[in-house]
Order: sequence, then C-alpha cells, then structure tokens
Amino acid sequence: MIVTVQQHILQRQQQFPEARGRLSWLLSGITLATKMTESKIRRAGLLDILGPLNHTNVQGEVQQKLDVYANQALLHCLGVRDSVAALVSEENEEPVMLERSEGSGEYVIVFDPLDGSSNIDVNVNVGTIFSIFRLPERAKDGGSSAILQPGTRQVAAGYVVYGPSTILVYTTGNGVFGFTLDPAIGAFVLSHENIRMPESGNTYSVNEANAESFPAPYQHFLRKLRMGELGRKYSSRYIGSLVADFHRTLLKGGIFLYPPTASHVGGKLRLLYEANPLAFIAEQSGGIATSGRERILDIQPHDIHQRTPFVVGSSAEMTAFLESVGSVGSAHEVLDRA
Ligand code: AHM
Ligand code: MG
Repeated sequence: MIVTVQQHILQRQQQFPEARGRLSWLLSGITLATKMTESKIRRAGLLDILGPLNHTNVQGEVQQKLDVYANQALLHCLGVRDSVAALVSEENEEPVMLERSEGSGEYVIVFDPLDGSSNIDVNVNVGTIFSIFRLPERAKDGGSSAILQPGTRQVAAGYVVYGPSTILVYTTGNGVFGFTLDPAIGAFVLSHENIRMPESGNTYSVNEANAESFPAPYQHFLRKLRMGELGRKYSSRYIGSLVADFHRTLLKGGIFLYPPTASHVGGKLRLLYEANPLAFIAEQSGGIATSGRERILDIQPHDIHQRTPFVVGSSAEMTAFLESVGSVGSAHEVLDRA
C-alpha cells in the first residue's frame, strides 16, 4: 500500500493537535509548486525556458528563466494559503508580507526556489529548498525583524531534488523521510523511511578550485582526508548543486564543505534557505552541521540573505573536522587568524 507525502504528514500531525492540518495544507502548497517546476524542468529543452534572463537577482547573480518560474510557482501556491504570514525567497530582496485577517497568518516560509540553477542548461540536478517557522507575533513593522529566527526554531524543513527521479525529503523534527514522485499518479510516494545518515562515508565534497584561498584549517583537514589519516581512502564528488551534493551525503555519508573563499570571505551559501534547512535535516538524521565557528542552527540571523560557511556530514567526518580546526568555540579564533 502506498503512502503519499500528504497522508504521511496528516498521520504525523495527529501527534501535534495544535497544528490541526495547517502544516499539511502548507506542505501541499510546496509540493504543488515543486511539481509545476518539475514538469517544466522535465521538458526544459523543448520549451523556451532554458537560459538566463537579462538581469541579476538580489545576490548579484544572473537569473535563469527557470529561477523566475520556480519562484512564481511557490509565491502563488503559498500566497493563497491563509496560514502563511510571510514568504522569504532567494529571488526577492524583501520578504513578501501577506495581509491576513486577525488570527490567521502564523507561518513564515523561507525558500530557495531553484538551487544550483547554473546547472540547468546542461541537464544536471537542481533542487528546491524550504524551511518553515512560526511567526512569534505579527510582524508589527511589516519588515523582516520578526522573521529573523535561528534554525532551532524551524518547525519543518525539506528539499526537492530534480534528478533522474524527483525526490522530496522533509523533517518536522521527528525523523527524516523521503518520497519519490511517481509520474504515473502525480504524487510523492514514501520511498525512504526514517533516513539515517551513515556514521561515516567515502566521499568529501568541496569546490577544490578554490582550495588555495580556503582558511588554513580547512586546507589542513582536506590534506588529512587525502592522505588517508582518517583511516580510509576518500573520493571526491562535487556536483555544484547544493541539494544534490547534500542528498548524496545524506544517503551515503561523508562530508560537504563550502568554506570561506577569497571571493566569498563569509562563505557563499545562504543561512536561511540553504544552510538552516539542510542542517535541520542533517541533525535529524544523525549528522552534524557547522559554520566552522558554531552550530548552524544556533546562528542568530541579522539579514534574510546572509551567507555562512557551511560544513555538513556524517558524525565521524564532522567530528574529525571539528577536532582538526579546534573545538567548535576555538575554531572561531583559528579561522579568524587564517
Ligand atoms: P544558487 O544556485 O541558489 O545560487 O546556489 C548556489 C550554488 C549551490 O547550489 C552550490 O552548492 C554552490 O552554489 C556551488 O558554488 P560554486 O560554483 O562556487 O562551487
Ligand atoms: Mg541555492
């Protein structure tokens, strides 16, 4: 008997009576938008939807047509749901604050609509990442201050990876579950029950073209991996789509690193809609996620688009990383000196 993602969420929500179906209604907005995006990606070469637009987004990056489509699909599918108070997207400079009647509008949804979109033209995996918070109280100033919450406050997080098959992975803080889109019925069907990240793996994943500008502790750690000092022989795997690199790490173990570099001294990946949701999933599956200075989920954000160094993976490699750069606390000083 199949279990769809909707059934799964509804069953699990019975354990959280206060949610009363609202979370499943929200997630159905996300699954609908990602199915719309998936159908475009699937036929990308046949539609006039590949390639860049002639402008850049708030990050200063060239927007692809599919970035815009995926963003509009999420804004629309979530914007019509009453329980959504605000939407924060990589593609929008400001949060979209939705006018709601008193008492409704209690969730903030943060997302990267199409992660790794520079890979889309060459038919390589891309993804959508999302994170859901409860609004502590109505954002009185209509601005972003009330939605800047640390990752520990996430009530749900997940991603969809568009690859040879389309897979949705999510957590509500009670384990990690994966669903494969069955194109015959148009539903995400449970395929990965209670995912546990292996305690160690055989791969490390980093853009080594930047290695000369990594802080010394990162270079030192990567040298250790290559020299077999962790007791095994490692291979490198780097897709350049965070969702895909993370999905492999979740299922196969190992470590993914996006360190500070010369061009991105504070790291390249975004805290709210890239690092936080994946860190939540990693921890829920037995893994560890750090900025090299502190646990990702403990970081108090100051900007919706802020970036962070991001290191995530299996407990064995992550423990070795943290020992190599010093304790979590002292890594701060080590990295500042580097
Ligand atoms: P984006 O496509 O949402 O802008 O995401 C940034 C991407 C990540 O998917 C990936 O991990 C990283 O940038 C790759 O960066 P680089 O090409 O510098 O290695
Ligand atoms: Mg991204």
